[in-house]
Amino acid sequence: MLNKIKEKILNKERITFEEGVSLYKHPNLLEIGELGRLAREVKAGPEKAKWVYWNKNLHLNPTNVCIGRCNFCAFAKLPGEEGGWTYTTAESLERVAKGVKAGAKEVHIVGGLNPKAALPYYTDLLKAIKKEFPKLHLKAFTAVEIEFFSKLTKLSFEETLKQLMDAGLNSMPGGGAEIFSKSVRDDTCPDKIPADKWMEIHGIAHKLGLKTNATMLAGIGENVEDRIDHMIQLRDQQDKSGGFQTFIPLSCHYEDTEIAGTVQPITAFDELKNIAVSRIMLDNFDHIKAYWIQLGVGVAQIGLQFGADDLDGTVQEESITHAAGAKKRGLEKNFIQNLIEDAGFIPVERDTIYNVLNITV
Ligand code: V47
Repeated sequence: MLNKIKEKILNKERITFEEGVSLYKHPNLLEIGELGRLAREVKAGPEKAKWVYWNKNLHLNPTNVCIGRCNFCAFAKLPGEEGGWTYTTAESLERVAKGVKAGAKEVHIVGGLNPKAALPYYTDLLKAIKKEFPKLHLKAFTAVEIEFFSKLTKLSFEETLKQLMDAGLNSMPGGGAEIFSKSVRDDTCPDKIPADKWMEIHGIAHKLGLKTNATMLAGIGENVEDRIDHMIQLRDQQDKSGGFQTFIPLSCHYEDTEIAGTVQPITAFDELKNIAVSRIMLDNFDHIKAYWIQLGVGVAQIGLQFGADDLDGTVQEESITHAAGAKKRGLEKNFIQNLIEDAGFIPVERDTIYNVLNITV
């Protein structure tokens, strides 16, 4: 079976649902990793096969107040609940200024579904950031937030996105995807938009010229069929609209969450398989990110040998995974570069849309 898949990777042929499931069910992790590495080399081509991308970025979570109820989330607080925050524009700007001073070129902005932080709150915020830092790239809002803003303002998804773009939005992150299967969504995040709406919003964003990413949150009670189905839905959408840049396999952190103790926790074995299998399945995605905040630096570095070609960035001020127990804070530039070099790759500093800024050779 693995030989047939290897042939297909070399011939750039599409891997089927059944083959994807069989990769997950195959116990030899190293062989699957080797196929992931091969798929990455075929995808990148000879010149870029050894490149690993990273960037200088900052996360900003302007509000954690959220009316959504996701059982894996330790970040959200209900309106009025103790521990909730909603920054003023000035407070957000202060955080962004700190990040820019430390070198950030991108700010990744996502927050809770807070009825008091509707579209004007965010258009004001984006405009204020752009006014002060015109060159800073604003990667902001999951499809779930876009749907929420559009519902509150009674604007179409397209009009909502256009207003945000006019205010300075440059691209969108890939959150809110979780696991697309209806049964897993019903069990874990019943208030979140279903897969077809998530895809529709990314499709519209692509049509408007925005690049976006896509995630998958593993370890929330899904099975391997659900993971492959998730990837195939993304692959189909990418065939249609073409604007996804990067796939990011996320790993559930359980501290202070309702889901803790109710599902089989995700392991490093699963995490490495998610990287390798997604690289093999997602033949029309250019990049696979090993997000060190969630994987930990160790697994993220090994992930580079399993098909990942991106480590995300320095990531200052992350709150979502840290609320659920992640320990590691922002990485220094030299540390990221050493991680990449020690794994046998060439560090490439990129901007958000993968323009090369610096190659360390
Ligand atoms: O959508 C929520 C996840 C996501 C937990 O696009 C959790 O470049 C783990 O999407 N344990 C937000 N994960 C993060 C995200 C992201 C991160 C980095 C880069 C990019 C990108 C996107 O975090 C949410 C949800 O899937 N999440 N709770 C938790 N307890």
